[in-house]
Amino acid sequence: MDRDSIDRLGAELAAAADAAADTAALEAVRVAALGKKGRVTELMKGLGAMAPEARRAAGQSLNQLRDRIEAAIAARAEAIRRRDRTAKLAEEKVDVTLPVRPTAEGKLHPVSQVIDEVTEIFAAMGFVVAEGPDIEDDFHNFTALNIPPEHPARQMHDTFYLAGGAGSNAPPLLRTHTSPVQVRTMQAGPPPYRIVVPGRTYRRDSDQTHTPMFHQIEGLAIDRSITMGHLKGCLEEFARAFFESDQVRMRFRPSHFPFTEPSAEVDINYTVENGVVRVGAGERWMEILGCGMVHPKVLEMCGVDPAQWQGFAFGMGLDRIAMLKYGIPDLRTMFEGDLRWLAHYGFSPLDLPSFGQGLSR
Ligand code: 2NM
Repeated sequence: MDRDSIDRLGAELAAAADAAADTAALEAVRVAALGKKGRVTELMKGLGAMAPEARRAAGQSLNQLRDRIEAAIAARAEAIRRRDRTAKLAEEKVDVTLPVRPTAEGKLHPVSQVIDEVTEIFAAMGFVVAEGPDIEDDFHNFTALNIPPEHPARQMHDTFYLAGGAGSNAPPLLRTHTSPVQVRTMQAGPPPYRIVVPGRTYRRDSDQTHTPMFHQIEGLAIDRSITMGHLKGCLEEFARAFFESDQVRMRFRPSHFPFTEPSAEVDINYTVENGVVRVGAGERWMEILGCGMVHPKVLEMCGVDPAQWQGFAFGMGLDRIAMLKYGIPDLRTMFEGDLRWLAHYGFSPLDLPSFGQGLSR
C-alpha cells in the first residue's frame, strides 16, 4: 500500500472518530480500524508476505497510521467524557436559594430540642460542645472522678456492665453520667477548658420517674481563678435563658459528690396553676441540677495541676426539664417512639433555637 492511500485511510478513520456521537459509536470506529478484523489490522497482516526492505518501510507507515488513529480516538473519548459530565452537572444543578419544601412529617424529639436550646445558651457564654463514647471503662467513668472501687456510688449508680474484662481488668460499662468526657478532655490537653457535654447516659433504674437510658448535660470550666461565684452567675444566667423568664430564683443547697468540693444541689422556684407547673413564680422549690468546684484529686488524676488550675462542674438531667418546659406529663412516653406522640410534642427541624429568633417557638 502506498504512502498516499495510507494517509487517506488515516484521514478517513480520524474523521470517523471525530464524528462519533458517543462512547459506543467511538468503540465501533476503534473495532473497525484496530480490532482483530479491522482495516489497519488487515493491512498489518499483509506485511509478512513482503520483502524485508519494503516490509520495513510499510511497517513504519502502518505504525504511524495506528498511532494517529489511537490518538484521534483518545482525543474524541476525552471530548465525549467532558461533554457528558457538563451535561450531567447541568442536569443535577440545584438552586440552593429556593425556599425549602415544607415537611409534613419529621419532627425533632423534645429532648433534641432541649439539647439544642441548652447548648445554644452555654455556647453564647463561651462553652464549646464535647462528646465521647457511650461505652466507657472503669477509669474514665469512676476512678478518675474520685469514685474508688469500693465507693458506694458505684452501687448507687447501678451500672450496666458489659461482657469482657478478664483477670484484673474491669469490664466495659455504659457510662452512668457524661463526666468521662470531661476526664477525656482534660487528659487530651492543657487548660483552660470551657465545655458542655450533652448525651445519653445509662443506669439500672426503671420506674415511674426513671428510664434505664436518660439524657444529661454536664459542664466544665477550668482556668486560673474560677470561683463558686462564677458558677452561680453562670447557672442563674442559664436558668433565666432556658425558662425564658427573668423571675426565676435559684437556691444552692450544700450537698456532696465525690468529684466536687464544695458541692451543691440547685433548686428553682415554681408554682402549680390549674394543674400546670409554672417556673419562676411561687415559693415551691424543685431540684434541677448538681454542681460544685472540681475536686483537686480529680484534676490531678486527669493530669491537671490543682495548684495552678481550678474551676467548676455541673450536671443536669435533660429529660425532666424537657417535660417541665413542654408540658409532657409521662416520662415513659418519651422513649416509646410513637409517631403520634412525636407529631404532637415534636419540633420542626428547621426552627433551630437561637436568641435572635427566640429560643423556643
Ligand atoms: C454533677 C454534679 C457535680 C461533674 C464533675 C465533673 C468533672 F469531671 F469535672 F469532675 N464532671 N461533672 C459534676 C459535678 C456532675 O452532676 C450532677
